[in-house]
Parts: sequence; C-alpha cells; structure tokens
Amino acid sequence: ERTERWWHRATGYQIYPRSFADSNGDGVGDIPGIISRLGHLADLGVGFVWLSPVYASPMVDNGYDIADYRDIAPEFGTLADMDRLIAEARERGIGIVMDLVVNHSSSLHAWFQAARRSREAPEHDYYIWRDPAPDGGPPDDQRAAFGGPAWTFVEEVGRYYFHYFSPAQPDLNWQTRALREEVYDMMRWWLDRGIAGFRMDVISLIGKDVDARVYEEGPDLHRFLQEMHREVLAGRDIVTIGESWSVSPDTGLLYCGRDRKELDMVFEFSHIREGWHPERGKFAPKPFELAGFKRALFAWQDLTRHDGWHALFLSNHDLPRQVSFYADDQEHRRAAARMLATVLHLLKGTPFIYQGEEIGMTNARFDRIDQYRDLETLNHFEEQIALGVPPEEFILGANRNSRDNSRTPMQWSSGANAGFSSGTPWIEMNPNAERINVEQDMLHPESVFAHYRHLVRLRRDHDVISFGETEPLLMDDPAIMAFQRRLGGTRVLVAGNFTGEEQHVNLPDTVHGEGSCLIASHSARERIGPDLRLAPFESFALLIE
Ligand code: TEU
Ligand code: CA
Repeated sequence: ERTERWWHRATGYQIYPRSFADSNGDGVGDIPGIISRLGHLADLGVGFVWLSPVYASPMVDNGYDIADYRDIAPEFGTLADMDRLIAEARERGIGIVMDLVVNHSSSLHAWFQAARRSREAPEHDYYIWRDPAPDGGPPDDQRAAFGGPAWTFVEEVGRYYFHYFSPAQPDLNWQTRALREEVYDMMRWWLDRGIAGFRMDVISLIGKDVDARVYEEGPDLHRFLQEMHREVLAGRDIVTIGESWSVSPDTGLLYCGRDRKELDMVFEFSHIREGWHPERGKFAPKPFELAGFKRALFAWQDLTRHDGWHALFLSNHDLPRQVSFYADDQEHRRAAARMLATVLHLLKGTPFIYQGEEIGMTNARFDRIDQYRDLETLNHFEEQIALGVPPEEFILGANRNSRDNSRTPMQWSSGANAGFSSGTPWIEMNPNAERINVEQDMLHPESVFAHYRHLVRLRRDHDVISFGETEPLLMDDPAIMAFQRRLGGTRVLVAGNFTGEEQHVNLPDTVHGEGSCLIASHSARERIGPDLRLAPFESFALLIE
C-alpha cells in the first residue's frame, strides 16, 4: 500500500543564502560559501537542502522577488557556481531543492516591464490589472500583507496592478495559460539541471480570485497544481513541498493525498499561529501555550496516518529562533534546543532544520528599529507607530517574532564575524556569536549538533520512526509533550519537558515498560513507570520491542 520514497527517511536542511557563508568578504553569503560548507551538511547527514532564492533579484524581499528565473543574483554567484553546487552536493548524497516563487515576480522582471508598458503586450495579461475607481483612486480597499494598499497605479497603461505582498512583487496571473506554460518550462529547465525538487512559495495563493477577495486556496488552486503535476512533476524522482498559510486538516489531503497528483507535502502553520496573538498578530507578544501547539501538531499526525505526508518544522527564515520562542535560550539553552529537536524529529513526516538551529542559535534581540532589515518588520513598524503603538512595545514584539531573528548570519566559529564573513555582514551578528557557534558546540559534551546528527540517523535507520503511527499522550498537559510511535510490535516512546522546572510525568500504565534508550538529553533511560520525573527541558526516546 505504501510506496517508499527517498524523502520519507530523509531530513531536510534550509539554507538562507544571504546569511550562510560569505566566500568573498562582501558581507553577503553566496553559493561558493555554501559549497565550502557542504562538509557540515554531510556530517549532519541531511538528505536534501531547501535553498531559499538565489535567482537574479533586486532583493527588496531578499530574493523572494525574482527578476530572472533562469539566472543567479551576482552577489550569490553564477549559474556555473549553481551547477557546481548541485553536482558537489549530489556527490555527498544531498539533493538541492530550489525555492519556486511563482505567486509573484519582481517588478523588474522582463515580463512586468513589458506588461507595464502597454495593454497590448502579451505579458500584460501575465499580471492582475484593474481600472481605477471613478475618482481615479485604487479599484478597492484591499491591503497588502507587507503594509499599504494591494494596488499600485501604472501611468503608461492607466491601470492598477495587484500585489499581495509589496509593490515590488506584482502577482502573476495564473488564469493566463501562456504564463503557466512559461512557469512549467522554467521548472523543467531547473529539473534538467539536476535539482531534487521544489519548495513552492505561498503556492496556496495561485488560485486566487481578487474580486471576491479570496486569496488562499482559491477556486482554481488544485486545478493548477494538477496541471503542474501533469506538465512538470509526474514521473520524476523529486520532492515537492508547498507552502500554505491557510491549509488545515480539512484541506490538507487535497494537496498531498495519494491520488491527488499534486504535491508530496505542505508546510502548514497551524502550530506556528498558535504562538501568535489571535487579534493583534505576530508583532504583539503572547506567552507560548503548549496545549494548543500540541493539538495542532497531533491533528496533522492523525491526518497523515494513512495518506498524505507531513513536513515537520518549527523554524524558517520567516520565523523566530525556536529555542527562544518555544523554550529557553538562557540557562537551559542546550537542553531546550535538544528537547525541541527530539519531540519534532520523532514525529511522522519529513523534518526540516533551519540553518543555525542545529547549534541552538537564538533570537537577535535588536533593540533599535535601525538594526532591522526585513521589509515586513520595517513596514509594520511605520504602520503601528502611526496607529499610536509606542515604539518600545513594537520592538518587544519584534524581539520575539520578527523575521530578522532568524536572518542574522550563521555562527561558525569564535573568530571575526563568527567565521561568516571577513567583511561587514549585511545585518548585525548576534552578539552571542563568540559563545554560540559550530566550533564551540562540537567541543561541548552536550553538543546540540551531535544530538541533531543522531536524530537524522535514527530516522534513516528505524522504520518505526519513518512510518509508525503516532499516538498522542497527555494531550492537555501544559508542560509535557509526549507520544508513542508504533509499527507492528515495535514502539517508540518520546517525552519532552517544555518547562524550566522538574516535572512529574504521569504516563498511562499502558505505555509503561522497558526498552533501550534511543536518545536522551540527560542520563539514559531504560524504563518507563509511574515514577517518571523529567528535569528542566529534559527529553528522551525509548525503543520498546
Ligand atoms: O512567506 C509567505 C508569507 O505569507 C509570509 O509573508 C508570512 O506571512 C510572513 O513571513 C509571516 O511573518 C513567503 C516567504 O517565505 C517569505 O520570505 C516571503 O517574504 C513571502 O512568501 C513573499 O514571497
Ligand atoms: Ca559574498
């Protein structure tokens, strides 16, 4: 019934190229820098890399605004560098998954440049245009996700174009067949260069109907994904991960169900949103509550029990550092980082590690707005201040949840700029870089990296971890995340303490037993009974056969 695919046992690793490794001292990470660090990834054992965009771009949104899908941004390197990265990664058994950003292009893309010059240009219909309102203003009051109106006027054609994100990111009009053909052609071109698949940026937006104000999971989404599958993906041994901020267990299998012929899995955000303020959004601090977070994750475990597949992650380039957000980045940082990894990586699905997570990197804690670089943070700052929010309050929220928290450079060593760059980094280093870096971590007996490496191997080597069913335990417990995985007669029991206090863990008798310790943050555990106590942020997994 189950056809095994290579990515069922693999762990992914996300690289944000701007902040990974700078080979030439201009302060910006680049492709030769990534190639120089492939040994780190091979050592960790990951099966593939999700590479955030490296395409030609004016970098208004750090590459999520693509000006040429078939070229590389000069600050990142050349196409020849990219081919070399694909080949050298391949030699180490690591596939390169490209970021496919086709909900929108850059306003500097040749398509948009032609589209804005004339209504008659074929490319005009590659974008979404509406006539001005009778008073000459925007067609309506829709707002963009990065602040401001969702409509921008173009004099030459006397029309407004729609942009879900910034004005520099005009939305592509998927209703235009010729545009879809261009995208499919470009995807085949990359696949033929030997990449291992695509992570598809906000793919749930492509079926939108702006007049109805339906953006996410619009009426044509699944028709387009099925067409893309037929035209590009079918028959290739690759992996596809769609990003969807709206997908829920109700719609999840529409993307990744066995018979759908769409995608392999989706990045869904229900567990992430649990940490946000329900009305005031991501920049309003709210204490983290474990119970809702577990409900969200376990709902997806349940959904993917017999069909579909789950992409497991806590961090990416849009999210804060997980150890800071969900646990403790001070006294218990090492235990906390390892606990989060244990409970996530031992769920069913394909886990993703975001660069720096594997050494427990922490939030940036910038305290002035001029230290931030991210356009979402900067635009929201302007808007919120205009609404009367005190700057200090906004900064507190940004400290906790701004995208720049995860975008400070990778910390490799205790040297200058933590070995990231010999020049001035494009964004400030985290001040703790001298203490928290790859070199230091590897020397430590409680190495976070060694723990991740171990988890990556466990997944590869144990069927029960890749394919076993998940049974949640202590669902409403506000301090402990615990579950059992089960395949045939084999089970794995996993538990993690999300608090800085010792916890008495009352697991049901049915899971008590003896076994062998697969992984542990503190001393090894071989037995589960009624007297289980977990130290602050302790975690372990026990194999019972
Ligand atoms: O992010 C999708 C997205 O909706 C984000 O804007 C998200 O709401 C925000 O980051 C939460 O803070 C993707 C990319 O991952 C992101 O980096 C891009 O900026 C965005 O699409 C536009 O391409
Ligand atoms: Ca560089």
